[in-house]
Amino acid sequence: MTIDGDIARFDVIVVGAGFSGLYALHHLRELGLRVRVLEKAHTVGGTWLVNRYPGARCDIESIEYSYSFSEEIQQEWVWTETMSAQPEIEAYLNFVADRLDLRRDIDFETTVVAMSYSDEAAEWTVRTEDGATVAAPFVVAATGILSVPLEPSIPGMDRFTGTSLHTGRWPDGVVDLSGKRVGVVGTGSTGVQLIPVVAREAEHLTVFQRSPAYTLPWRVRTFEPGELDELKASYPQIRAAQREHPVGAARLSAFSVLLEMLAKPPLKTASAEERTKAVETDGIMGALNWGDLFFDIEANQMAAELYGQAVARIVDDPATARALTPSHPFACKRPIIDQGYYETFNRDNVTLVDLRADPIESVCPNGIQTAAGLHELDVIIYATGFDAMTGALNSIDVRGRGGASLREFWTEEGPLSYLGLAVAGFPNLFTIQGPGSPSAAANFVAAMEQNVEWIGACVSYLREHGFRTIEALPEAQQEWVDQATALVAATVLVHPSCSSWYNGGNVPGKKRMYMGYTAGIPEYRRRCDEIADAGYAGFKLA
Ligand code: NA7
Repeated sequence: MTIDGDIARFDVIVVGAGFSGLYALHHLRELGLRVRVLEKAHTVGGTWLVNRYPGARCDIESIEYSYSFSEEIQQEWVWTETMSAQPEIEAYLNFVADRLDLRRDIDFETTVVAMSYSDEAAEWTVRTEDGATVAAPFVVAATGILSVPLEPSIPGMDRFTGTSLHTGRWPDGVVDLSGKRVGVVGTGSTGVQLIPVVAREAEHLTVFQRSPAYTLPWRVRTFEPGELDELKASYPQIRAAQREHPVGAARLSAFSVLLEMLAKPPLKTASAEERTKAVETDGIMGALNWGDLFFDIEANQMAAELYGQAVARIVDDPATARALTPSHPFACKRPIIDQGYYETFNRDNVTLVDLRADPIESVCPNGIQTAAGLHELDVIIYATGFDAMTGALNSIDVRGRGGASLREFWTEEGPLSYLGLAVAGFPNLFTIQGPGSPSAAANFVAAMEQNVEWIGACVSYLREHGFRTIEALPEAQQEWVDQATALVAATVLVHPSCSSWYNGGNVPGKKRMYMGYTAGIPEYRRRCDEIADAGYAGFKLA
């Protein structure tokens, strides 16, 4: 760091101390760069710190949803379950921060409110909420893809006299729900994880469901004695397989199950007996395990019907089972896995409100008013998702070349980006797993590690070759966006009836555009390397 007047100067400023910010700090520091991390929370963890709601858990196996860059760390850390719950991931990230002595380069409780690029100085100036300013030629936005909670705008929300909670801003410490009448709004991944746990604790749970989930029943278990040690001994093979796998997780996960479905026979040509048998034998998996659901909306609708039959085999009350049957296409939203979700609706203390038939009118001081009546509540939990991919950077006033606003650009033009790593007009700003990256449909940790290492190599290249700036070219950016869009053009991911955080349809006013890159991490890595090897093709270096 150098001090110039009131401004502290670094080589790189990293915004965020979650999975990506921590690795960015470590990796760039190892390259000899002076790095400062600015983090708004009081400690490390990012989205795994704030999503402390009961039941929060990763849906990728712990030994794959973890840093691969350090053999010491992967050997020393002890995972207790096949898929980790939030407290263990939070503890892991704290362990990593201590093990690598990362905290000395992190400013906690430091919220970045603005950053602007000076063409003349080829430098970013970053302003924080407390009025401090820091500067560096490079900024790495490690701000997360699911880090800005999405507040619904339901009339009367602020008049509720009970406790209002958002899963993405869960308070520290235990929230005691025993003896309480609890309402949960939202049935995405978060709601599906939360609902069974809350049902066991609350006196009564009312689930307010706008779009029923497609969710695969899953068994998460603690490791058997010696099992983790065996896995750790195989880490070279595990990591190698992961590296070659399209979703960055070669072991069983919701993503890998989806990929396997693609290779299954089509539903459209299956006989009525075959369909019935699939549901009778394999339940929910049997309803969805067909190869044509991703590309053929009619096949997808047929699967939804089978899915309803599979749900009806678990849920005792036929009307509730019908209400739990989705009407949007399967696979257009991120896959969900659950532990006992549908069984929860057989409990006496759980009521489902199907908002498709009985919409919310308002939140009242004592509960939620739907068209059919008032549901009295002591606690309302909003599990209403995130302003994904662009939300975190849009919450900062980012000004690029000539004072151009990133927020305005993304709002007006859509979330355009080159490789998900850079945006034309915003030189020397790297976005980890920005829009157009594999992150949304892959193991975020694996995808993120590739990005951090690419950024490290890029900054080293620029310094070694005497370049001060790198900036995505608009035409390369458009080409990348077109390619990413073409990859999903024939799939249900872009069907007009599909509204999700993948395509921005969950945020009122957000320009709809599929924000992922679905050719897989190995192909993405190959493209990124090819671009770097060609002297950063598609970028202007100056
Ligand atoms: P999601 O998947 O975006 O789900 C949010 C849920 O909240 C979904 O069921 C929404 O219904 C519902 N929602 C949102 N606003 C409202 C209002 N106003 N009224 C009723 N219901 C509403 O977010 P999650 O947190 O569950 O999961 C996000 C990712 O985190 C997940 O994919 C994993 O990657 C981890 P809708 O579908 O919009 O009709």
